[in-house]
Amino acid sequence: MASTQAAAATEQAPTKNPTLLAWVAKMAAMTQPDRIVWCDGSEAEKARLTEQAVKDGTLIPLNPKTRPGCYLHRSNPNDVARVEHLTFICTPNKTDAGPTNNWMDPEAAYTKLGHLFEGCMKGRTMYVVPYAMGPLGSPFTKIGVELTDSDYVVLNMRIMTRMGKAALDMLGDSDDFNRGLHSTGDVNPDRRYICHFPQDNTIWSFGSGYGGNVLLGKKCLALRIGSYLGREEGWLAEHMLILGVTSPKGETTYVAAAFPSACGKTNFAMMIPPKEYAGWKIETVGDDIAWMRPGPDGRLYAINPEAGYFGVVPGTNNKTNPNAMETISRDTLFTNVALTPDGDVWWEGKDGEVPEELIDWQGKPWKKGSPEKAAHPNSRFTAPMSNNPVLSGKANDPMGVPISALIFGGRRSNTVPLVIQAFNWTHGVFLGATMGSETTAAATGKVGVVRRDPMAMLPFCGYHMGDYLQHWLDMQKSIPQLPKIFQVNWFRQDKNGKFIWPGFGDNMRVLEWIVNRVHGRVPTQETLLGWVPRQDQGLNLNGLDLSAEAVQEATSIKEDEWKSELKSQEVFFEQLGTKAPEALMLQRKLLIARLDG
Ligand code: GTP
Ligand code: SPV
Ligand code: MN
Repeated sequence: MASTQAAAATEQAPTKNPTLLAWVAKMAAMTQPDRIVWCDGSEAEKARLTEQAVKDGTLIPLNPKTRPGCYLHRSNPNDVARVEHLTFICTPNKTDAGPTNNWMDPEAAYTKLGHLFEGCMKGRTMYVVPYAMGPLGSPFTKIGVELTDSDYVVLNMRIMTRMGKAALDMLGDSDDFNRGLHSTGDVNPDRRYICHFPQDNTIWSFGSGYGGNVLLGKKCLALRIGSYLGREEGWLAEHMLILGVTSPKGETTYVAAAFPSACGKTNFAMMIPPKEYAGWKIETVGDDIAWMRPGPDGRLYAINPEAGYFGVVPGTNNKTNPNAMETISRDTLFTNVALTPDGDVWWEGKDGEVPEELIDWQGKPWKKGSPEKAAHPNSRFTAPMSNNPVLSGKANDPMGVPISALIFGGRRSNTVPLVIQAFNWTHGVFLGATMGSETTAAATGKVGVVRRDPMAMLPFCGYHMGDYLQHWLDMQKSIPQLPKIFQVNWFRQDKNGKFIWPGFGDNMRVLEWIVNRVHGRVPTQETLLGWVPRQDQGLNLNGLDLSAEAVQEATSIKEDEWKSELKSQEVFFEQLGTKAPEALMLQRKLLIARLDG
């Protein structure tokens, strides 16, 4: 049986790449699918797979008048977010994975998951999905091949990546590709593993059908394996959006910003500035991941390795993010949102009246006023970036864009002020390394607990966190024109638990200050944490509906809060042991001295 499948894999393959053929044959022999389908990325293939997904109940067609080309998918209710406790970095030495990752011995992991994969595709189809992370032909770009038994995964991958024949052509006969194996299995959380083998450029994912667990190009390749390759090859793989901001004078500045999951990257990347900013333009290069390397002119260049957005649905509306609303108006897959009686989708925070009746994300009837959420808090849209009305013309540029500023931002109801500029690169790395953020629904587990999340990479760094921070410090030697580094916090709350800063489009006010600082145009004020906007010549607050006291509260630095913050940072650095970079320990001492002095 197994050898027949292996032979079939080779016969129908649209490639002669010997390494790829041998690997597909080997995986087919293990998983024993009834059929093997090589995906070409064509429209005909999309139509065929969509029809089949509708037939088997994986996709529910939405009303073609209101949501043309859109479908709803309901995942298993036990499978709605990334599972960090079931995600493993499998390096030969445990220390190489570091204290912030779960570790499994590679041989033990291959054996354990091998048993789960053994025969798991009997009666099913194995899709061979070749994909490129990055623009075709770019020196940044990496090729992956994902083998999966899920048509939902294939349809998502064709939106999220440059998938099919073009990727296979770019690979040619090279053996330099990521080997991804995925099976939805029986969607049992006790038999769910997301394993990364950086040394083998391999990812095995079993037992989930959800987003970051199974769209292997995204968090698994572009961040976990990507960060490992970045360290080996001298570049950075980061959980960052990339945007271009153009002033009325026509000057474009590119920035990249790291905010943890569900903390505002997609929104910031496509924000519409308030009316006081007539003539300013924000354009999106990427909304989740940035690959960055020094360019020939000494600046740091970034690409977005993805081709689509896997975005948070709840809270998206025509006020907070009109560009996202337009992006998801067609050719979009919705996962775990509610269904309206007329075949449209609904979620908490959508514009307009709450409907009287809905079918909730689990497929159950729902009535207005019900205490249950109609859409899951981590419900998502998958939409092609080409739908984005403000997509940057550089989003497909193989050379990427030159980055002038890097921004780190967590979700903090207190302590962290609206914006700070780092004194220099090393201090900026310290700001990134000491980021904390309240947990969100993007991963399973308790929501709203502050945890240290260095550079928003805690769940995504594919090696030892201490080595990762050292790599960031080392990068300054290879970037003659360093971007300036900033820290922001949109999420500070007042004593009634209300967000103080209006956020969304008004974040433009902070971005303008950042742009002005980058070009050396505004003076600043020094504080113990870094440079902040001055009272005069600081943030542009014209037309902002916010009292002077509220602005003061959003930007305040309270020494008692910083003393507890330093304690929490200490626990994190202690965890890194001797791998805590010396330069960051010195930054810490300087901050303590400023606080005590
Ligand atoms: P991932 O896709 O999980 O990486 O998330 P993300 O970082 O792209 O976050 P996203 O932009 O999707 O925002 C997540 C949630 O935060 C949504 O519910 C937004 O409405 C909300 N949000 C985004 N920006 C702001 C802001 O400036 N202020 C406030 N209060 N909420 C915001
Ligand atoms: C995140 O959690 O940061 C996401 C969604 O962007 S997922 O693809 O599931 O990781
Ligand atoms: Mn993300």
